[in-house]
Amino acid sequence: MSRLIVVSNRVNPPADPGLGSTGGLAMALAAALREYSGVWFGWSGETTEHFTGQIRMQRVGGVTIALVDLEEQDRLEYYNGYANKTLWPLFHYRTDLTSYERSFDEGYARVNRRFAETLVPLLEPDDLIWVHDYHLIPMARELRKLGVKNRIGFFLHIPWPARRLLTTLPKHRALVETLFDYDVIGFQTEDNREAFEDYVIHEAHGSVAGPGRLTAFDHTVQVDSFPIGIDAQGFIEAAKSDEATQQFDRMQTSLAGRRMVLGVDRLDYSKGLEERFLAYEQFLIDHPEQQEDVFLLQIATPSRDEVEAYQEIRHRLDGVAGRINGEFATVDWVPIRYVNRGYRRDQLAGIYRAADVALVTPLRDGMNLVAKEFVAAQDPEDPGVLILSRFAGAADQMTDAVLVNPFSREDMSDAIRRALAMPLTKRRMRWERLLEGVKRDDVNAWRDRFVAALRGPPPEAANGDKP
Ligand code: ADQ
Repeated sequence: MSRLIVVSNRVNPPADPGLGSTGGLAMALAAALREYSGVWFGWSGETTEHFTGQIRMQRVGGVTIALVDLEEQDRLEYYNGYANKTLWPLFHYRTDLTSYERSFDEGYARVNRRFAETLVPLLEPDDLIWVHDYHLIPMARELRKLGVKNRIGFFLHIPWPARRLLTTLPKHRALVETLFDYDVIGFQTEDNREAFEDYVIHEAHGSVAGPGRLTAFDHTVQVDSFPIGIDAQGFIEAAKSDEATQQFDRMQTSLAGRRMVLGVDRLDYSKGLEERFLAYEQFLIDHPEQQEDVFLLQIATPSRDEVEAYQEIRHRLDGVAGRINGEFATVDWVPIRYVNRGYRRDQLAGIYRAADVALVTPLRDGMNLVAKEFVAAQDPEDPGVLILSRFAGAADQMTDAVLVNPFSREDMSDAIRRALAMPLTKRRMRWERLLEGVKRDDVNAWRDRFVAALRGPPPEAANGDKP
């Protein structure tokens, strides 16, 4: 059987499956690599004075990893720069936060080249190469330049933006052209796939070459949507573990009969946290009789804190949470418990289980795994209600959630009221259907579908000199 070579910016499998590392990608890839023999290659997160291309091979949590150090300039221009100041905000529809700097372009190209040069000596002829996410869009082009003929696939974990938005990116066409050196391109949702097709047809003068196939720049690629899932069975078990039970009991005690509305996110402006706080405030205003019976627990783990936009959103959230608490709190009730730390996966499962309602309300999100984890962790006898943004990729599959527009405070306030009042039979019915989907479309199904596509026969249409 072919080996699977996974390539992503960071390589951070959890050391034991109970431990969560922040970021859905890490959890998903570790679960995928435990099944296939192969290697997970990427940046160690460390910097060195001069790039050497030396690889450190390690075995972590049942997964073989290959790490390479980058230079400080790479971190600034490629990671903090093009990836997190250009592509991330743009692909999440935040042109107001998007920076375009030539040095970022150069850093991005350089690191993709360095990654390719470092990876090539590790490759065997029938390895399947699976590249992940916006940090590494041009990776296949760099590998092809070095003569790599293996099948290479790309999966984008974040949204693909609408055409008119993408065209604000300088050199957008050159970036998209590099995608045509892959054999398979995967998106989270049909909507993203359609946005890509729309760009290819209207900006790149491409065409549809058959079901799921697009031709442009003299190459044909297979393009499809592959909605990512969670390790559902693992999460259901984590929710029953001693650690989860202890955390659940601790939460129950601290609830003191109150109802808990829960948010769990990376601290990121795309997650709609400020809008969520304000919508919850609206709910407190709309329903004064419920004020002391409910609280919002928001767990937001800081991330990318070298990027100014992340420092700013953190500062703003401190301010908004502080103001709401100052305005509404009583001597024995605080409306928002705001926590800036990460939790182990099993502890998180216990917290999800203790919640009456989850607020998963990103302004844009590729998928959102918290929504799926929340469902997997619920008590079948008394499940909580999921409130989910229409703009999360997960909303396409999770239609039994209470779907909301995260830009409307009134809409969200109503949704919180409805969710808290939902009778048990209705909660159970909706939750059972949601759980069925979470179990069926889990991370294994996602991986197997992608790998099958990657393994599949290459399109007959002209694909240069690839096998
Ligand atoms: P993220 O933007 O990181 O992922 P998400 O899908 O919600 O978003 O995954 C977050 C993960 O981190 C979850 O597994 C969650 O449990 C964990 N996490 C968050 N806060 C935590 C905390 N305080 N403590 C411990 N764990 C925490 C990107 C895309 C998403 C896409 C995933 C996977 O932005 O849209 O769903 O990749 O493709």
